[in-house]
Amino acid sequence: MTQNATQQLAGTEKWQNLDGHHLHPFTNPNDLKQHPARIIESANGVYLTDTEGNQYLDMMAGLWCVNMGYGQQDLIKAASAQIEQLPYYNVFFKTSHPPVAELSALLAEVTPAHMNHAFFTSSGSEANDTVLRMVWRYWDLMGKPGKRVVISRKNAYHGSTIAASSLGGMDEMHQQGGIIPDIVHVDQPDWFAKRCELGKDLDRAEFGRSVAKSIADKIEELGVDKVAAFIAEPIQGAGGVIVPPETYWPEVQKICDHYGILLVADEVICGFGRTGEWFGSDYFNIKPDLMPIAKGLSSGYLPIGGVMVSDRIADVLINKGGEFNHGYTYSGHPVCAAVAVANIKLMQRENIVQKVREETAPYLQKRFRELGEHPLVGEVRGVGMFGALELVEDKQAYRKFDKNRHVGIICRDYCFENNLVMRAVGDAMIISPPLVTQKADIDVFIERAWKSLEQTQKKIA
Ligand code: PXG
Repeated sequence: MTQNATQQLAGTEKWQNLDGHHLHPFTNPNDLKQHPARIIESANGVYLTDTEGNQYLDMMAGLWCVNMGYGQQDLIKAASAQIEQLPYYNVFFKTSHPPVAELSALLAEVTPAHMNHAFFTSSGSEANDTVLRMVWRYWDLMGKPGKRVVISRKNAYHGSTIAASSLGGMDEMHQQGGIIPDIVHVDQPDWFAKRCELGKDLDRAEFGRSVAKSIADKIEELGVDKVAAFIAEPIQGAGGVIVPPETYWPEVQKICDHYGILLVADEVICGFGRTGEWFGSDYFNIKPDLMPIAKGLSSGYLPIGGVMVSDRIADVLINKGGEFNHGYTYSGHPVCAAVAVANIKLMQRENIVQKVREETAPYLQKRFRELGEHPLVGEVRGVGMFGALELVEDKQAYRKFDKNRHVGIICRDYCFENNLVMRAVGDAMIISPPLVTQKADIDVFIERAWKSLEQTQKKIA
């Protein structure tokens, strides 16, 4: 259809026609031809509104990012003031600007005590590309250029650029783009999947230790002089909110310390309050060398990410390194940085992390577990403001549904019909709501989720 003809259409249909020119990420374009996209037009608090006037409770905070909710005036004003004052300038060639300086210092304040330097990017993917280059640079400067291999985990998500998708452990992505050398993957601490694989229960603590040990085994297999770093999300997000057993992270920290390899905690989802602590690393009490961040850094209002660098790495990069030949046009973009500053200050002023830890998350997790009484739900798990429901064919036997039945997608579609956004990862129904979600919103969520589970059960019967 020509632009002119499209302009004759009104509302939803008009946008859907124009959107026909848009190649969507992680979407089958043929499906969109049959079922054009929902057009989201506005949002406020924890609710989205589409062009048909439907209001959805957004239990995904956009894409795990709108931590402070929609319509926050502080963030809007910060963007508008900064775009007038200085819409762009770079931070190359010995220049800087107030928003990026303030943001760097604020990040040093809210991140773990041993992290005091930030490198900026526009996304989590670029942050992980930066991680890879920094890890390699660090070992070069340490006189150990042979240390190149980064150990990651199956089912990890670290982004979509070629380095980030290689670091990730998603087979479907590797099948389409290949994987760059020097990246290997070990098992993820997915207790539920393991029990389904075995068809029986399994000691959680023991499982956590044995999965951690696979990292040590891999280091031994490759030789420690070849291994540079281990990277992981404190809690895997896009892989299905995989909360590791309590024994896992202490063991991983010990292994990284023992072999002297760098620990990279990908905080793109876990960071900025999602676990009820500022960072997932605080929640699990680990001490990463590098920490990629994005998403909740600006509550998703503008694209900004970065890498937090620990003192021991910064010391080498700064004092031994000379010029690091790396950077992006939009590294530390002033408007994005100003919004991130406003976002962090708002989080501090509202004491949101403490409020999540002490009030909202306990309520969410308690009510979320009620959904476990539904016959379709084989496991409910979650920490802080995220969680997952595993939909199964038989909970006692730990038997999953056949993948081709797409039960998760059926349930997700009912959620949309019931004005609720939940994401399906296979047959796991995922939530990651804004941190500002209120108890009353959680009650609405539980009611709509239960209804969607009922409809799903009827549909697949
Ligand atoms: N690390 C982690 C842990 C992530 O979750 C990235 C890095 C990459 O960030 P950018 O900003 O480049 O997207 C992510 C992103 C999903 C979904 O469907 C998850 C992400 C992105 C898009 C979709 O769950 N996470």
